[in-house]
Amino acid sequence: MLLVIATQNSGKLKEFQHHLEGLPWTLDLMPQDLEIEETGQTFLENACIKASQVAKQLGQWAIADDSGLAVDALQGAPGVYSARYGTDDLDRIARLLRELGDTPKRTAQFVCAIALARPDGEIACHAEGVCAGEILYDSQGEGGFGYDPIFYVPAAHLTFAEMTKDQKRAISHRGKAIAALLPQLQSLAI
Ligand code: ITT
Repeated sequence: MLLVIATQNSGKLKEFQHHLEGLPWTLDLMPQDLEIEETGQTFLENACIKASQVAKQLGQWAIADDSGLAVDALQGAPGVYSARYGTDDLDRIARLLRELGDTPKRTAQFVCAIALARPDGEIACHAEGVCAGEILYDSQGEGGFGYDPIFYVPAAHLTFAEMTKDQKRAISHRGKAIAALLPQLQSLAI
């Protein structure tokens, strides 16, 4: 069965493809010109909106993720506005570091909600994953995407940007959300 990965974010897309390898679905990319407005107040609402609208418009199964970084000292910001926090990854990181300043309270969580929609747009299943970490004072590491260079995971002694793909997959918010959905992804494709 065909499954459209409903994202315009190339970093997410690569991770999705890696996570979904070996599943009984044929993966497809969403058309670049499909614009979906993220009007939800929560990660889960936005993931459901994206999956449902892409599925309905294409008449195919679709999987979408809404994710972001919730920083405790910023009362959970940027949260669902993580993508809208700046014009590009460098700009978003610079703003976050500027707003945090030199506060010693650096704890944060990456959150990911994933939703799978049927070709008629109905949500078949969904899941969430969270990864706890700390915001560094400067970027560290070259890999990954988005806020990865400033997100340090104490348990691994590495930022997301310093991890291999497999290391990040094992502990990340996205890895955990997809792991929770795997049984349904497997059974629905049969
Ligand atoms: P789509 O909606 O097309 O999927 P997007 O980039 O707009 O792409 P979101 O609205 O879910 O996606 O925003 C997610 C934001 O959080 C975006 O700025 C990402 O770079 C960042 N983000 C999400 N997961 C991340 C991760 O694993 N590492 C680093 N940054 C991440």
